[in-house]
Amino acid sequence: MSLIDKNLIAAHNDRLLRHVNNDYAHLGEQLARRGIDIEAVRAKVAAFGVAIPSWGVGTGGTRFARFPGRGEPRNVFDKLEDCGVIQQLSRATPTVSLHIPWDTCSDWSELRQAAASHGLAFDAINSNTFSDQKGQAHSYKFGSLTHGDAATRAQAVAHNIECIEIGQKLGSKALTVWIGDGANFPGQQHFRRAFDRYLESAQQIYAALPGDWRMMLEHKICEPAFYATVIQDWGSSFMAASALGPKAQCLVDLGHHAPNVNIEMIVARLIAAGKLAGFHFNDSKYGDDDLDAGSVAPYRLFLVFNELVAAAHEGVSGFDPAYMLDQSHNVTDPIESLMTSAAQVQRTYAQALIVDRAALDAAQDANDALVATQCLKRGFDTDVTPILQRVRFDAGGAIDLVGAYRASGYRQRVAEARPAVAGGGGGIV
Ligand code: PSV
Ligand code: MN
Repeated sequence: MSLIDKNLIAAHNDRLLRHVNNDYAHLGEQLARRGIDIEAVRAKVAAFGVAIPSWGVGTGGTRFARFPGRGEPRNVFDKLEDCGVIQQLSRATPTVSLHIPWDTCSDWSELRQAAASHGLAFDAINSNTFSDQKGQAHSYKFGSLTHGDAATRAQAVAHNIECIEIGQKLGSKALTVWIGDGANFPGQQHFRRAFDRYLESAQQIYAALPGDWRMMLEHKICEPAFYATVIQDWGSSFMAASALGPKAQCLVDLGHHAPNVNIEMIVARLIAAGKLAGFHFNDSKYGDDDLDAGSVAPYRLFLVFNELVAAAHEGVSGFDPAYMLDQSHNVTDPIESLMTSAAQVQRTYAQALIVDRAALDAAQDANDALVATQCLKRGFDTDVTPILQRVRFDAGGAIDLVGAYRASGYRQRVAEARPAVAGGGGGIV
């Protein structure tokens, strides 16, 4: 089932194709002079995919206010439709990551079919023990997996196990666990005991993982606990993942670090330890702002991809990161932001692919700092747009993502079918 008229995409592409082909040929020549085969880069970019978070297609907000957009998805089926549009046009987002219980459904096999009808499959499933749900016996106000009360911890463990069961019905292969547990006051929490309780709870979840699943532990420096967070950094995450076993790995959300932290180096360490689970991509300026990927610091994103491409190039064993966007779209149409961000991630991957690895190795061995850094800049400075456009076109997507989307009138159409919701109060989703 196609959500956007294929003829509209074809007509839109027709107008641009000649230019794209010329630009692609010219870039191919330039890269050939540098010893790079553009077709090999194109094949790798075409095989690359990044998951869409189901909550990303709704308009975000801050704790001050949320300003709803038009035609917001009303339920998980609507969310899948929006994700289907993103995939149809971008061809870079073949999977969706659900968040339970934000996403509810009485028949998961029906949801799986709906996803397949939009050309989508399911990525990691996310549990939620950072807010209370209707009718739940024990509150998470003072923690979930690390709570001092055993019954509250048991409830949080049971929820994670239920998420695994739902994920199995959907074809997911990973559970992502992020907890907001921590303290708002010095002295509020016994740090070591809280971490021990985390391990004990996480072990029970780990024991319920199917053999071919991964448990992805996501760290975050702060919020909602603003003084101390139990899994606040990659060190805590790594300690936990190591204690749990080989199926537990560390997930890096780019927005979850203090400003100026060298995230690419964290990534390199996790790769070296065989513990890199994957990514939540976004950008940030002051904190966990969840700004669009690469919108503020594209070079920082590039340096992360440089580590990833180097690991693949060097054949690091077990290297298989999962990629997802995790952003809050407060002032844009979420579909436009997600398509643009997926393309940004693809672009960054392509830029890292064309770094001359042999020249970089040689410059490092010769302690030639200037040439080494120029090797990276040369990749980053290359405009790889024609590669992305050709990859999209070849797969049936749109050369001009936002142009084709706006011309399709999809937002207006769903705005008529999906009644407006009230604005007002704050909230992250
Ligand atoms: C926490 O800030 C987080 O990054 C986790 O991935 C959550 O699942 C998601 O955001 C919720 O928006
Ligand atoms: Mn995240």
